[in-house]
Amino acid sequence: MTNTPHAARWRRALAAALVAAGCGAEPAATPTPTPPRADAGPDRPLEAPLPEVRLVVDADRNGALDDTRAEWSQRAAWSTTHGAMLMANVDDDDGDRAVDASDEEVNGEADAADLARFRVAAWPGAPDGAEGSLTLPELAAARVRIFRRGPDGWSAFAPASARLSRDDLRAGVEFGIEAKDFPSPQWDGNVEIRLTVTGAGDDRADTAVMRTAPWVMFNSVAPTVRVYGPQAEGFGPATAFYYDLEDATTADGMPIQWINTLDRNYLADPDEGPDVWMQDIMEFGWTGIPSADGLHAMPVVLRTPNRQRTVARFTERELLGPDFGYVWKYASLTVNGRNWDPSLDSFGDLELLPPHRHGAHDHPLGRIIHGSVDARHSDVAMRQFLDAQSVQGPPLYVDTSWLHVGHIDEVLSFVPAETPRGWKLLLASPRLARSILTDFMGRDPAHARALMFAGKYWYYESGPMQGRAYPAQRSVQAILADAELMAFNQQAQARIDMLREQLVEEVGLADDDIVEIPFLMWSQGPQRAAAYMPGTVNLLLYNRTAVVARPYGPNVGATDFIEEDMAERLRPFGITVRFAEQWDLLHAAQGEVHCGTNAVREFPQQRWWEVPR
Ligand SMILES: [Ca+2]
Ligand SMILES: [Ca+2]
Ligand SMILES: [Ca+2]
Ligand SMILES: [Ca+2]
Repeated sequence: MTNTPHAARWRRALAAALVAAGCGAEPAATPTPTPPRADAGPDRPLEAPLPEVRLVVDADRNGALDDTRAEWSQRAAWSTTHGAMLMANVDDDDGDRAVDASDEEVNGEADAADLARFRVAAWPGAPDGAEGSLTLPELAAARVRIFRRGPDGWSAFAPASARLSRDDLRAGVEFGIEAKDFPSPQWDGNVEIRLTVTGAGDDRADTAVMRTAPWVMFNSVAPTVRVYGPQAEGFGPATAFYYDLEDATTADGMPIQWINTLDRNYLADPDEGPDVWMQDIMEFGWTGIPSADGLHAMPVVLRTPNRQRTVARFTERELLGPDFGYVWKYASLTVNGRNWDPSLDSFGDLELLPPHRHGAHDHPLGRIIHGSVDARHSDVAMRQFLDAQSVQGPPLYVDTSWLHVGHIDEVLSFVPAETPRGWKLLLASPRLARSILTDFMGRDPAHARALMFAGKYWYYESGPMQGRAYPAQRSVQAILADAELMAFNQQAQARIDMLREQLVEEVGLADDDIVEIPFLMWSQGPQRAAAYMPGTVNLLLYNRTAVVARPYGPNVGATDFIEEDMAERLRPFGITVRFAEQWDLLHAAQGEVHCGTNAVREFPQQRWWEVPR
């Protein structure tokens, strides 16, 4: 070795810097540090001049291409504090019903705002014969589009063939870049742009790194912008729910968008009635990048992988639009395999544990929770998509295989709370249901005969009686004396207790962070549980209101004992409970209010790029 220890250290530091910047292919020659400017005097900073051939990206995240040494020095690395970004241009600013990244044009002024900017800095002294080009690694090149800004607007720029002339290099060139899609298992979303200038003596180059913004799920306890509900005019079971949801949102001044589930585009089979499961066909998230005013962002609806749900077309037909993006991921039957259950592709089974920190695990944007296990799992492509977004991961996979429908929202939800954590977990509790009903019966001898589910019906799901109704009402005493039902509820409770243990371990919840919500379950087949009493945990939360299934508990005078109990449980957190009639529409079909609704929340203050991963 002829290197001095000092030179060896310098080389190691350089190598580390190049690896960190993803520039492993840089020439191995030791660079000569640039000398200070000759004219640097006492009143001038001793700052090396910037190289003439250079890329300018918004590495300091202030929404501007500053072209300062500080910004340039951060161009080639990406961390929670520095590094430029681009976004998937998945909204439809020109109203052609196609996501804007699907064509090779900039789709109007508003669409130009979705392009992240970068620049080839002006090199006034570029010599005759100088020619510039941009190169991207193959993976990224196939997943982004670059547009060049000219005097006549934007034009597509194909790095493989397009070149920058001497005059371009002298004047400098501005580019816009969009991603066609979100990060995936095949591509982490990183785009390494390399500018090379040839024909000007020694070839010169510069490399900058940008990262594609992920799809980020909204947090249900965050302030709500708008809710969604099903409309089915003339379809009897939907009417009461429609009016109750309308009354609730009107009383709170909460905007609601109705989805006409009877639209012929959305109705799969008129004999089956409308698909009213607004939670299950879509999940709302957002994406965004830094801008001069902090954040340029758009909501993005994730469509269920389930291609049988024709009402899910609503997401593409009516939600995709200006500043409202759309994404759809699904795999084929063969890829999904034998244990695939499309019911788990419903987004009642995809929720977000609100922001929390547990030990070394910080989840400032929350953490995805999804019911899927090997023996009964959801769509592979959808899960890979969620994994790849990474800022709300790793997703917490839980076992919902013991539930007939298999959705995590059947047993848990969240409410905001004035605690250091900021939220509470609501968790289904058959044990508590049995206990409060037993107490209720003990209070007054007349309570034993009090009816639950008075005037309500169940409907045969199959067999010769399919669709026919039979009375649901039973006395409290009869229900509590039903040994089979009580034994089944013990089994269901054991499953919920396991889930609780998993959540305590993963999230660090204390007992005080968990609010048990009482309702009994019943069997819908071997080991397949569903809500017997309306599942009051399966609720629509917007701001400080919870819209909850009307429970049809036993009455004391004019008061429903279970309604009163539910309102009291959420009152300490400042939550107003509004009950909605949904027995025939949702409960009798093994869902509740949350399953039939959806919501868009506000963009969080927390920046995704500051989330460690
Ligand atoms: Ca900047
Ligand atoms: Ca478009
Ligand atoms: Ca756009
Ligand atoms: Ca959901």
